[in-house]
Amino acid sequence: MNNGKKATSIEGSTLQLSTKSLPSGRFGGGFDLTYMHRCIQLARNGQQNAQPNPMVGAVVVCEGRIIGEGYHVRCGEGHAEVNALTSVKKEDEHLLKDATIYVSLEPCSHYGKTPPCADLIISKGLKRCVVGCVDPFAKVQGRGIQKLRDAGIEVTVGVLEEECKNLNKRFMTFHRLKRPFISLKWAKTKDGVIGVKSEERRAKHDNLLISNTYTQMLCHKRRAEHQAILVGRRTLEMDAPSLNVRAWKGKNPQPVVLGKNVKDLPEGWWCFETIEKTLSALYERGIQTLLVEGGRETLQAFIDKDVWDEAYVETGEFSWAEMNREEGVEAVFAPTLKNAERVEDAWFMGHQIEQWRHLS
Ligand code: AOF
Ligand code: ZN
Repeated sequence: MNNGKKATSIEGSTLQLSTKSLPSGRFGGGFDLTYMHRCIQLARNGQQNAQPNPMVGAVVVCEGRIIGEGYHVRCGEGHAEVNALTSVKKEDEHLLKDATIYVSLEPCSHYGKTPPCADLIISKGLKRCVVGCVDPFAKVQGRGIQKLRDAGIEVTVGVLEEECKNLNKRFMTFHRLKRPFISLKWAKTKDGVIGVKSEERRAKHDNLLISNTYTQMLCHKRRAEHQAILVGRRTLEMDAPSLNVRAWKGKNPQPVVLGKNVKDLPEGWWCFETIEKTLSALYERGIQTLLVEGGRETLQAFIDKDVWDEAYVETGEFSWAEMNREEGVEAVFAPTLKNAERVEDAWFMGHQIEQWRHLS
């Protein structure tokens, strides 16, 4: 890195984007951070409805006053910049030529469901644009920034960059790695058991129902936050899970089963023979997020191949040793995470949920 320039490489193309130190003075410097924080805060309002589009927030500022703000509310509708610029009052419109627009993601340069935001910013005559992070979407990838600079707008890139990328980590992973963002999930007893082996015992123990009403709600919320959900062939055949959203309100994810010669594939389910085939098929179908719910072999296969991003591990209040007074009931033990960092611990009515991140 030199001359304040940082080479940003996205899917093979290298862009020279200026990340020179933030302008000092009354309306630059620390204020850029403040307004970008506000963009992130606004963006989060789109959590439920913006997907599969990214969550984006925008703020229009002139002489230390916010004259407009907005966020991307719903996929197919106006982008954050459009909403922020339309919110500017008539009596403030003359200020736009001296104003700065802050956006958590690079303004788009393409015609998608809506026209390019970069063109709108240019046509409104703004003076400066502060961008959180580059858009990894193949049709944008720095072209929005370039368009603004070519039109003479001063552009600063990379304010709160990590936070802005992290906000849309699923969208980023999908476009960067050309596969869905993968979350793993399992629930275990205190002594690490996730299920029982024999069919008869599975029925008796309800295959070890570990979650309580509260953690079940969280589990269903998580399902609603993913576009597809996957189990292995054996789990489908033995448990016949519905994998839908019942204890929460939201859209059912697309059910997928991994395996060969799957018997009685339920209507509407997709089936793929390998993890690789699953991931490329989901990518081609525009599925950005995948939740893997089991069983042990399937989860371990994702871990061993190092293709996962997050894992949620619930530990119940009981141990299998206490529950299993009968002899001969074989237990299935939890998968073992590798290359993982624990990022969060939360407690819900005596149950612990650990959140792990894959170290890639
Ligand atoms: C922005 N501001 O608020 C968002 C952007 O089909 P469209 O027209 O909705 O375009 C979707 C793409 O636009 C999406 O994949 C991402 O690259 C970008 N999203 N861009 O300037 C926004 N949500
Ligand atoms: Zn846009």
